[in-house]
Amino acid sequence: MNIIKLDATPSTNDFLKALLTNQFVENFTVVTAENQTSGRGQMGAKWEVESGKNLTFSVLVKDVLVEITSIFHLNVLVAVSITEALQRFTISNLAIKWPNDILAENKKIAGVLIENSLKSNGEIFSVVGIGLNVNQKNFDDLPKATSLSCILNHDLDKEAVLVSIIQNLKRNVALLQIGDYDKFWEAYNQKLFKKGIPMPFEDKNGVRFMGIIQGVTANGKLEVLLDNDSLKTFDIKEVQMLY
Ligand code: BT5
Repeated sequence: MNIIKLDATPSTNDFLKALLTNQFVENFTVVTAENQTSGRGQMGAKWEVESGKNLTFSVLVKDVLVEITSIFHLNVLVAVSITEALQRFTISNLAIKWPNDILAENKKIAGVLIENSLKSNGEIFSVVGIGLNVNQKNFDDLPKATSLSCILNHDLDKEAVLVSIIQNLKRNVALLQIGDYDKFWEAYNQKLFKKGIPMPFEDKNGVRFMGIIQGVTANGKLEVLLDNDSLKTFDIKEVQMLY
């Protein structure tokens, strides 16, 4: 496994993307940072962690998007790969909050940021950024967050958790490449947070409504049953869950 270990960097995704612009980088190269000073989430959100306690890393996945029909397939694969690793470390009460937050005991334990770029030779590089809370215990600033050590009451070897996630990701990408996608999608839907439970949502115009999540479609849209019994699908930017 090719791992580049950094003490500190603004964002491991940005570090890996910069590396890709000026040198050959092997598939599944991993960049980790003990301290990520400007970690990014989706749409300008921040990823904030206590230095040295957690996993913040990015993995290069080459050309998987060439072989699949939807960018969302990679999201599904990554979310499932993380939950499989967490199960190995005996975390059981896991859920995937659409699109790709990982929750343990109803609190966020990991987040994923995937950034894709098309190279001039036609290759597509996916930089898969993962933040996983491992040994951090204090989440005063993030009351909806948790870590492996908060749940298990002991610290873990971060490297062992990292290796487990990367091994799962490699294996699952190989399965995806031979067309074995459905079982990941089923695993994802089976763990879907709040599935079947009435809950409030807010649409992109700020209008609040009640609905019941039915599942996520193969191309990544959230399917919600509305009060008037109609089914509606939402894109990532179209709706927010209020929980
Ligand atoms: C994510 O965004 O959850 C994606 C996070 C990806 C972070 C990794 S770390 C390695 C790589 N390099 C980067 O620069 N990024 C990636 P989103 O769904 O937008 O969630 C962001 C929200 O999660 C924030 O607005 C907070 O509410 C919450 N949050 C921030 N830090 C957290 C933490 N450590 N644990 C749990 N929740 C957190």
